[in-house]
Amino acid sequence: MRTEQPKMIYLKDYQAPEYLIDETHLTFELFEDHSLVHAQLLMRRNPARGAGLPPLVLDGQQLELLSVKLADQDLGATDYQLSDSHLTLHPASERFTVDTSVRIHPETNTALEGLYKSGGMFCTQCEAEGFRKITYYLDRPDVMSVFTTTVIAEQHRYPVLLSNGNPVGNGPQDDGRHWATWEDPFMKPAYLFALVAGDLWCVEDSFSTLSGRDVALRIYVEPENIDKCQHAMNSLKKSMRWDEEVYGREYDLDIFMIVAVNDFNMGAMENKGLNIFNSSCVLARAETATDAAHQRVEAVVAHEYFHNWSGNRVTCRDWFQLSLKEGFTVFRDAEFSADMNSRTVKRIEDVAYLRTHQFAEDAGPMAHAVRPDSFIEISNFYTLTVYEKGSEVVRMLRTLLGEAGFRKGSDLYFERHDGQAVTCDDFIKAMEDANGADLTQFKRWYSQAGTPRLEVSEHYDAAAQTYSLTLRQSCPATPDKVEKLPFVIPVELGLLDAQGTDIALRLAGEAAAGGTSRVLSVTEAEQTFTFVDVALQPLPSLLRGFSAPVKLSFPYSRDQLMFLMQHDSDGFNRWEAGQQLAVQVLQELIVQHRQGQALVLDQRLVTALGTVLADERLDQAMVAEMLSLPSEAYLTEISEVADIDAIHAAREFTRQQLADSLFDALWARYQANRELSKRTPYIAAAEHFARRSLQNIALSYLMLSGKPQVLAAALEQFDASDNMTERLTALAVLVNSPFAEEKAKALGVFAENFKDNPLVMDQWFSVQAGSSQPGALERVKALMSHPAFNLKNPNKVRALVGAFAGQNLINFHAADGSGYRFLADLVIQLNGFNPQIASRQLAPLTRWRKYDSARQALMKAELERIRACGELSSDVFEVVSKSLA
Ligand code: B3K
Ligand code: ZN
Repeated sequence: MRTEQPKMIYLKDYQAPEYLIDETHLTFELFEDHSLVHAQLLMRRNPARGAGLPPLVLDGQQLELLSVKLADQDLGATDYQLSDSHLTLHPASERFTVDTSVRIHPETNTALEGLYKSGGMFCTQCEAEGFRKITYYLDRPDVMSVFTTTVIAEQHRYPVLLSNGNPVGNGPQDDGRHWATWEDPFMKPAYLFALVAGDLWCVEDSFSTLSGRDVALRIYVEPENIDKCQHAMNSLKKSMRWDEEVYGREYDLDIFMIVAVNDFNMGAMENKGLNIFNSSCVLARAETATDAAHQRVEAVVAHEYFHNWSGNRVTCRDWFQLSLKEGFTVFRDAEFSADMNSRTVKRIEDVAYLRTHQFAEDAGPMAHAVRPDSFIEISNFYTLTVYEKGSEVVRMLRTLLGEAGFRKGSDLYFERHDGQAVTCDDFIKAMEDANGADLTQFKRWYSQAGTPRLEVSEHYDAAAQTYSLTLRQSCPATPDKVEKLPFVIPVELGLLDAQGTDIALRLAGEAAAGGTSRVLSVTEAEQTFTFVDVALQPLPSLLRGFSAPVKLSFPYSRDQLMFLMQHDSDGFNRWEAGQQLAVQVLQELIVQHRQGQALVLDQRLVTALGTVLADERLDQAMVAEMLSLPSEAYLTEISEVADIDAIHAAREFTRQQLADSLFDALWARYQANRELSKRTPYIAAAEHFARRSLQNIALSYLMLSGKPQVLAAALEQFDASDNMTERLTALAVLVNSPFAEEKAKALGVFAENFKDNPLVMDQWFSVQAGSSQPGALERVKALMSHPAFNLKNPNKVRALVGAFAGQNLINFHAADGSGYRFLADLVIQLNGFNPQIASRQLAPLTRWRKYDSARQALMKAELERIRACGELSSDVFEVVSKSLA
């Protein structure tokens, strides 16, 4: 909790550290009612900062200082200055040691930052600025040191003692306690420090690297979860191989460990050699984890592993550069997932997520550039913009430089900066130098916030046989900047002839045609590209693969979109055409609803989706994606003013119409797939994910028919499935149905069967929190008193509160403001013990500008109530004050 007004920190004020730390030696004595941390730092003046010996200002928060020595001399109270956040010493020579002992309280640390307890185990989370809650230190990423760590704890309760690097010794003490020492030979900033002590079991495997070194792989979990680690282990080995093959990056220590903990603020953390994971991103087996959960485990394991190079070996100079490691690593994990599963489906999922959530962030009060210029609380900047848009920026680089050029650039980046803390500019410079490219203008993607718009118009000249596309780019004002300069926007496109075949593309001035799909680089506010030798007016397929994170508009007719859905050679754009068609149709219905007219659905949507459903040659996952209507959240994002009632009504009406019109085809596909499921043991692989996703979306439509045979099918799937993917969908369709008795029974059976599995109970909470049936808020409030619920556990908060406020829009936005009041009350409560989670849960209220004036007033009133409630954490303070600015 802050004691002074939080301050804004600016990138332009960056200065290199005054002092460096060459070696860090830590000893932890862990007890039940406190812990002691002894640190010895071998320090020296930073030669880059010139002569003189300025004061040494160490970061430290919530530490009880027991003793401090400088250059081996005990210091008295007048020899140093101590504040809530700093310890200031006065070195008398260029090189010196600092020894401190502090007392801390992991056992009461509910913020889950620094050293804390999750259940019976000790664990840490130091990124971004948690290490200062462990000991006095230069807690900034450009101070890199080697670490030796000794952990001492009671043998019986904490048989496993872990830290970064390689184990170098351990043994018993005569007081029932034992010790272990770890040495990490790689220089690292403090945010990558980790420690774990607990009663853990591990699954062990090994990996032989490209150069033939054997690495021990261990996944540590609480004993009851030992049967749920194999998928994560397989994912780890695949990731290690992939990073060698695709980026030439090998692992560097003798051991790589993952530890699963139940109480964790985010997904996982890439601490050197000792990744600590939210158990939801490690544990997966058929009976208890869905296909989506399996894929998330694979992606997060890969992401954290990839950080070993993009993050740890080469790290960030300061936290403004966060996307240097996060954007790049998200891009790496996305490509890994695409290679392991269906590339097109992965792209569709990522783009749908980006456009719904990152675009909303970019249009809201917290909008910031991929490399922000300022922040109050860095924890608030682990955002969709830094991660997802950051990844899109790296993807655009690859598109512009080509695969080989991009690899040359990444090789140079890793080679040049290994062991350093660097900037986004350094990353771009490596890409430039390796390719002889000039990326000066491209860098605007790092400094300008907001989602660019790209308006495209066409002109066909039959006489000259030329086809011109004019592209106009603009970018809306964001809180940081009003005027934006043009971006470099790579637009991949093709031109389809009347048969739907891509024609050969030749731009005016080119000697010969070059391919049927190509990338235009749009660099000016308005630019026209003219294609020659175009015999008949073509239909453009624009922004293939979503080649840039922009809002593109082109005046397609619905018939043209149907044509693209069937013929576009780019799978992503086939899906995209379907989405655009659905958006047009839904927006028409939204208007009808607002004007009090009867809703009339454009039957072309039914025809188009019926065609997709009937085509048995199509990848089933693609069929499932195409049958998924744009979400309410996406329809909200693209509305000027979102009428949530109209959006909900229009979308539900369309789902009902589709269910009625396509019943037979849906039923046939459902039955065929369910029969196959019954005969096939669960396999976590793309074609099986595909089959189950089509089966499950079919069931969710079919259920709208209310027919007894569908209810029977849902109950059969609920009772008899051997995997959570099918069982949970069956539960969800029952919960969203009017069959009260069956619903209650299924919820009861499910809770009874899985009451001892917290991750499964999270799903049970989410399904209910997300149900659009009336009375949702009352249900959510009641569930908060359920014995399996716990407000101190972030997964539970996300499962219940996050699902309600983020996914159940019709209920969260109830016109009486009850949803807003509930969320604000919760944020106020969470602010008291876990500021990071409080600030995250606040996001839906920050979007108040999207809604009608009555709702705006209600949402703002709640934000003001939070602001006035007393001691706000810097996390919540920043979001609330920016939202009300
Ligand atoms: N680097 C961590 C995120 C840390 C968040 C700190 N508030 C996980 C990741 O992106 O891999
Ligand atoms: Zn990351």
